[in-house]
Amino acid sequence: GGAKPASNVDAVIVGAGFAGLYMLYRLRQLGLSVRVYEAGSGVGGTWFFNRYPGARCDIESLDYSYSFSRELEQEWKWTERYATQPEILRYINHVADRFELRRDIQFDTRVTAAVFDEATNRWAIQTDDGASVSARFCIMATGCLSAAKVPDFKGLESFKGRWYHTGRWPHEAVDFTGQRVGVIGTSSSGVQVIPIVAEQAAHLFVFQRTPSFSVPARNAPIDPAYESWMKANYAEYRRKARESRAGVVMDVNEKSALDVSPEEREREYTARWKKGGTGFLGAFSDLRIRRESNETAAEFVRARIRATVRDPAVAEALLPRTYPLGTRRLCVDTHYYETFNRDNVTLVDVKTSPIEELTPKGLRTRSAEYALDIIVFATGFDAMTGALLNIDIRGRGNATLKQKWADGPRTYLGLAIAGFPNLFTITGPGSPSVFSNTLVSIEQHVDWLTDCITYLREHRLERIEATVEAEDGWVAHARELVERTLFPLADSWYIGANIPGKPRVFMPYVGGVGAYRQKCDAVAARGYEGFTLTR
Ligand code: NA7
Repeated sequence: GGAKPASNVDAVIVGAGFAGLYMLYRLRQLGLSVRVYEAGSGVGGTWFFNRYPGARCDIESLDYSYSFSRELEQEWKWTERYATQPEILRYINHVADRFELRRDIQFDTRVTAAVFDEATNRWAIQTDDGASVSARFCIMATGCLSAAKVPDFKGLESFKGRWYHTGRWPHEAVDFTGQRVGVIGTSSSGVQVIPIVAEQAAHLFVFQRTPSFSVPARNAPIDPAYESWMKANYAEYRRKARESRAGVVMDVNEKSALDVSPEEREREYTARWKKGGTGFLGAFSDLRIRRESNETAAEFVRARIRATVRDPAVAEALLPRTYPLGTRRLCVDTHYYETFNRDNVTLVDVKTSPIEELTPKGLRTRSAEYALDIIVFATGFDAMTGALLNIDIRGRGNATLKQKWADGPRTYLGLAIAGFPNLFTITGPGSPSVFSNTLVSIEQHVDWLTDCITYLREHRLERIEATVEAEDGWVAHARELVERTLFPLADSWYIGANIPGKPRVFMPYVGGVGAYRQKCDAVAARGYEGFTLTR
């Protein structure tokens, strides 16, 4: 990074992904001095680190892009319906260049601590290069899926081959040609990497603990007619996306799956299956709230798996049965199930026979040993709270965020935390974040924070802090909403179930981005209701 150290700034932003970059852009417009710290050697966050082959967004390219600049929106050309990681990384680099953002970013630098000083109402932020900077505002743009998790397998250090985590993929291409490869994990990242590795490897062992529901992407080059239409109608489209549930304009069938005939259900699911992508979840209005409705969709997908996978025993092992469809992130794939028809692919069930240890030659499950040259960990992330809690954050009275969140994250609006004045989390726990097109959620948070900071300056206020009452109210409201859904039935990373010892608290806000935005706007309109503002 070319940025020079500064010991005093108006705001520090942690992270130079989509959230950090847009926050920087907006705060600069206000005339604030800003310093961004980024652990990676380039911009992009998630898209900088997740370089594994097959990495691709599961939101359509024309949706998964910034809306703040008409010019940017018009000039950028996406090539595919679902962009690959390299294309998204090119886009975000283009944004950094176009708006000259790099000069305020210090790369290769990890924030290690942030401590609030009550006497000055400022944050002291420490970095792993030993430097410290003082800032009025500390804005965490640390990402929801950035703390990669390698399970604590016994013997990992003894393994003589190479191993990689999908979320920390090296910059050099990994060549699987002629290798015996093991992929551990069969969720979003696993279903993307597995078909590609299978094409190259001598043999691929897929270690599956929980089968995923996956729908085909039906990825294709962008239809030029659709692109022209979108570029002519972007403003209106984006408005609808902002008011929607998931931050994308989705064709949601208002009917219950139980109110139609089996034939109509089959037609609806088939049409969406053919179209590809997560629009499948819009087939009926109650798939995420009624178990019996959900089961009709689940059975449809199971039937597709049985029809695709030739070996009935393998097909059976791939059927998800232990949680409702969509209560863990629905996967979007290209030839995932087909991959299990290849002679060089073996599915290994590590639910009934768990991985016991890694060995110098590979790994050993309870019942067998596998010789491997390369192991790919597609084992996920300490989601939503991991990246925040990896930083020693101390608020008023030197109280740590770790203590405060010992029983699970508590925030006001997913944006602010009682006891931690002038600290904000972009797409933090308690906001729609991962339950939406994250670009829409990021822009909403950044715009709201920009207005908030403008308000503070105009009223000569130095400090803003969520009240405990407002926070308690928000946590209770968020919990009430999720308890009306099927989500709590699944062991998912949404609820912290993938990290041993993590409190079981559902972290994303499920009320939808449109309704959520209204709530945030109402809070601002009432002079930042639920916050204490001080001079
Ligand atoms: P996920 O969705 O957390 O999936 C992790 C996968 O790794 C999942 O299949 C896990 O099985 C498996 N896993 C984790 N630990 C182990 C151990 N110890 N043994 C065997 N298998 C294990 O991460 P992804 O990277 O795929 O996706 C994260 C998000 O990124 C995704 O939702 C999108 O939003 C983008 P389990 O299900 O726990 O039995």
